[in-house]
Amino acid sequence: MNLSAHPISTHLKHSPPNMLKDIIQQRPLLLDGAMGTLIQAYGLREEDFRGSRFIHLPGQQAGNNDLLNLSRPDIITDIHRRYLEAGSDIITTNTFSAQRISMADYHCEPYCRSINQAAARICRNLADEFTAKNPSKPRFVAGSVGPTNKSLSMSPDISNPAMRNITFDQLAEAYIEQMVALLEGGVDALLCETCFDTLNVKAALFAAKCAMAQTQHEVPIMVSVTIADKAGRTLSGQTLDAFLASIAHAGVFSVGLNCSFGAKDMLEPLRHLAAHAPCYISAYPNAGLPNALGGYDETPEMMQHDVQPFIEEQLVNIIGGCCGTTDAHIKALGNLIEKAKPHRPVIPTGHLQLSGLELLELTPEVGFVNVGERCNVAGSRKFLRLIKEKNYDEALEIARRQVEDGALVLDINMDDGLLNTTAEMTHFLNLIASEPEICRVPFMLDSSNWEVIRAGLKCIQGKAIVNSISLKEGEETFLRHAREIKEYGAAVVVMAFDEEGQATTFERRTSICQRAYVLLTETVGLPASDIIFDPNILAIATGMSEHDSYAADFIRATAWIKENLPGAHVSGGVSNLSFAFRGNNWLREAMHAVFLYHARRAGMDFGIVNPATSVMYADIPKERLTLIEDAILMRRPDACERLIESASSIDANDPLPLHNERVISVSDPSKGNSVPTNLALIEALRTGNTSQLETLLKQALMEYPHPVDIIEGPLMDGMNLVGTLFGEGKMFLPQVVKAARTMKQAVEILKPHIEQERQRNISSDTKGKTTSVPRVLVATVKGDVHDIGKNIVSVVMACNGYEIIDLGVMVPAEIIVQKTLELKPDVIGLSGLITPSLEEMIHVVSLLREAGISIPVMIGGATTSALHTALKIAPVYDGPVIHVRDASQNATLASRFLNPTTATEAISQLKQEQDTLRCQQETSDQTLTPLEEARRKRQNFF
Ligand code: THG
Repeated sequence: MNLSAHPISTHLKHSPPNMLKDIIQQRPLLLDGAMGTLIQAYGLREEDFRGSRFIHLPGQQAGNNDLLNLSRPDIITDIHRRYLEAGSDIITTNTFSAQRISMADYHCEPYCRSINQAAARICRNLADEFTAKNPSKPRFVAGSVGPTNKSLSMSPDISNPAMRNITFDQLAEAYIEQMVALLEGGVDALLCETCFDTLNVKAALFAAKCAMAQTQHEVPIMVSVTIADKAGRTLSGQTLDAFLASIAHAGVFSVGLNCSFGAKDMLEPLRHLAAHAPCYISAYPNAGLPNALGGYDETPEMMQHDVQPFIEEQLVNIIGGCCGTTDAHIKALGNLIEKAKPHRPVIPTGHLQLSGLELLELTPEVGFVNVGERCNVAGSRKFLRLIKEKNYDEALEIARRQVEDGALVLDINMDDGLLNTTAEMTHFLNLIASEPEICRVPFMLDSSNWEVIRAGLKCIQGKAIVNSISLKEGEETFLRHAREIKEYGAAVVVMAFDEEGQATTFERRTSICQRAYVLLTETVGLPASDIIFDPNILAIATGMSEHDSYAADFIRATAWIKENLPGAHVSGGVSNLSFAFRGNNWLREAMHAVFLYHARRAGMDFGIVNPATSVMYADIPKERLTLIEDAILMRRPDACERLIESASSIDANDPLPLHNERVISVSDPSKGNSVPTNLALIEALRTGNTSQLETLLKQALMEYPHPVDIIEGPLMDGMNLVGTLFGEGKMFLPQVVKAARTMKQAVEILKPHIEQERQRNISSDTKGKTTSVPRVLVATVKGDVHDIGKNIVSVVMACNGYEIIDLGVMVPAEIIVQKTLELKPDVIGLSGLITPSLEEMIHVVSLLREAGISIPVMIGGATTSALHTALKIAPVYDGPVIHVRDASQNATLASRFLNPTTATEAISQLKQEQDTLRCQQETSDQTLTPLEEARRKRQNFF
């Protein structure tokens, strides 16, 4: 697919005045509520979803709500009408999954365009009808654009973290198709909702600009994000601030929160958003949290009560409902906003904002940003070798070390003649995206090849820096690149080059920067704060006298830029300065320290440096300082000569060693007070740090009687700790995934030892531990296409030595039975995210029972609960049915039920627990559990 076919100009010829933009300043607007909740009430069956037009479609269509725009427009019209009657100012098209990525699950890709057009027209006609009836209350249509079921930032395969099952271009193409159809159908706004991965959002925002250019119809873009954990992060691990920085370029009309929690839990993050987002604010919570039976309990009155602070504190401009809400809820919210005051967007700070998983805002307090230079194949022989050898683990260690050493941004450069630079950049960025300790910082994409920069921008969910563009090839190319950068949302380093070449004098450095500044701010419309000038740090003391003033001129140019080009920043590659002294590391580092001391005082706010530097300005002996300072500031004509002369007398390791390799203490019993091995292993899992794993496991093998004991002991303890910390919001998903990867590596290391022991046991015929590989059959049940949770469970279990038989998604009960009989797994795992899956699970286990199967069945997924399992699923099965709270628990639980020595006790304990739950349920005389149970359950992974 080729995105370049799509124009991305934002200057449209016809953009009709948008009433939405006026009216939102006057009062909070009422959005509609859930579509799914109301559709469910119609009790539609497979035939309804198909109508007469889609009889031929393969697979199951029940659940394909978006298809109803074509097969049952009467019902969709009915539902929208109910929301309009309840007072909704904005109704949302029934197109949440109507792009070809999600529609592939239903074999409906060819109908995406018709679905969106039809959905938009249904809403358009209704909104116009209601506006005509009461022109003082105009009604609007927002085109719903969902996140799709694929992620650009997360790998679907835990053992292959660089893998992606979709590309930016594929996703953008799918969105363009959907958005064009929505715009053609007459929507007043595009609503990108339930955003869980910022890179997906960036693709959607990119697509929105393309679609608007294509249809010559500009509408406001609304974005609504869903928070995945208690720490208030997105599923892809970003904080809300980082998220805002990532999407700032698109100038969205509104940003907000939907889904994830009920209104109560939304208050805190909403306050945060309202205090930071420079646009209108929306919120449409669920009707509380899903209860143990997958339903939503909050009545309109309860929801009204919980939403009240949103309105009283003037946090929102748009309020509505998500999962579980109905027109009654919307009506109640409507009462709440009568005469209420709207939120006033905050004024942007004007500071440069960058982001990785976290925000880096260049406030005066931050002062200076050191950019780590070591992930550069041209600047580090070691990094080049590692990339050439495809030793990415160690290459990642270089990145990690820099962040540990305090780098606030990482420069990444793959420009080498013998490398496939675009592929390497993509691969490395995708890998880093799974390393939360590394990708919490923003990246600087360093390449002289535009293709590489563009490929890089398509892999980064944060707001990155492009390094670099210049006027070297003339204005046209410069402007084209700058416009593209603006469209992808990045800051940019502009090198002081022009058609005549590199600027080396003060005059040329400043005049080129000024010319570029005007072009970028006036012609392209880039915010000045997104511009970082690099007036060229060049080597001094090379023996050529014309090089002697290079450093001093850079510093002067820096001061000039900061004074004359308001808002812009200054950066430079500091290590270039000292190329003349290669080999003499102390002198090099001392020169950098001196240079930075002065350049920072002149206003330099970024520097590409080795963050591990150990030489400080203040520690440089007096005479040497004078020598170096004279040369850098060119305080005397012979300064550089003098420096060159004295260089040979300066010991490379004197007075401080340069790269003192940090020694990580490993538990070594001979050293007395060291960390016990089991704790060190738990810590390795928690931090995902694999550097000492081999050593630790070697040690553990001596301390534990059987290799399996290490897995069942400290390693499982570590995984449990990770699960707990995740539940408490103290870890976020990418970190959990990393922990699981570390676990997998540990198991890989232990496997040969386990195998050895098994061989020994066979030959000596002693009774050791059971070491045959247990097998688990996993499936997402029929009617449900969600598989992220199931896949994580599979990976975690595989890491714990289970063989996985994965039947995929939408698996009919009959197939689960048939495969169980055929493949004879030791345990079954059933997964489901949506409410109807609960019913389906009951059906599955009852069929299993009919087939005479009684092996343990594990139940997991967001709507499942211990209570529902005890009440509804366990009673219709002969074997144990175990509800699993989150993916970190599966392996431990399964092993308890499979290990002959613990199984009896596990089963009786489970029975007791489930009996208690059933009793409590009977005595409480309440069909639905309190919100507390649901809240606990939301701590699940998905
Ligand atoms: N401006 C901008 N970007 C840049 C530069 C710049 N990117 C690349 C470079 N210059 C900055 N990065 C480095 C990285 C390493 C070194 C210098 C600059 C360096 N490396 C050692 C050397 O060559 O002696 C190699 C050491 C090793 O092999 O380990 O000095 O100016 N915008």
